[in-house]
Amino acid sequence: MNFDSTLYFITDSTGLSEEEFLSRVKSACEGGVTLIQIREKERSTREYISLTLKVREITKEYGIPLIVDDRVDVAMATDAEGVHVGQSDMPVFMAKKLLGQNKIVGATAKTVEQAKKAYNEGADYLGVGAIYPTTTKVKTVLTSVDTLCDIVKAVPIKVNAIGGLNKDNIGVLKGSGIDGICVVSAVMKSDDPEKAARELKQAFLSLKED
Ligand code: TZP
Ligand code: MG
Repeated sequence: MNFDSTLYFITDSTGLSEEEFLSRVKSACEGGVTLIQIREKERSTREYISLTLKVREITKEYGIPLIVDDRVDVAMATDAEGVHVGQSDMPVFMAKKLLGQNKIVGATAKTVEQAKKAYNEGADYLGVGAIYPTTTKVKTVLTSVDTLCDIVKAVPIKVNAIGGLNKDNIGVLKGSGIDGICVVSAVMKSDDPEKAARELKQAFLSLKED
């Protein structure tokens, strides 16, 4: 499946009412995010499915592909466009086999070795980081920009940087050759997700141009 990973928005409903959460997701879509991942760590399977279906109504309206974090079953049940798997989730080749060739399977990679393995197993894109420390709840270690650049050179699939990124600190990614950035807080925690998304996308596109 063809997709644009320029501004990959990862949601986090922690501390938000469902109404506020969905309103922020919609606002981010209005601001031009190109890919969305629903990422829920504390919910039951039924709650995860229910919220994914609600997010899906919005992403369909905007024609933005929806990726489900961790859970191939939830992605299949909701007919989402894909799944994102980490190093302790289902292996990429199994996710690809279950979802089929027309769906997107993304993987987390922190080393060139992990990146090549994910690519060889059929991953469609990689999320690489954390580039900066993050306030989002996640078990991660920092990945250097040098490693990010090595990964970009090592695999022919899309590579996105992730972790603590915002419009004021993405300058370090200049010249890295990445396809896009993944953000949670910079959009989700903004008072105006639409504006935040628009500015971030513009900042990244300008960085790519120079
Ligand atoms: N993986 C590495 S860092 C991260 C994930 C899911 C969280 C990124 O969140 P934020 O708020 O954009 O730093
Ligand atoms: Mg995971």
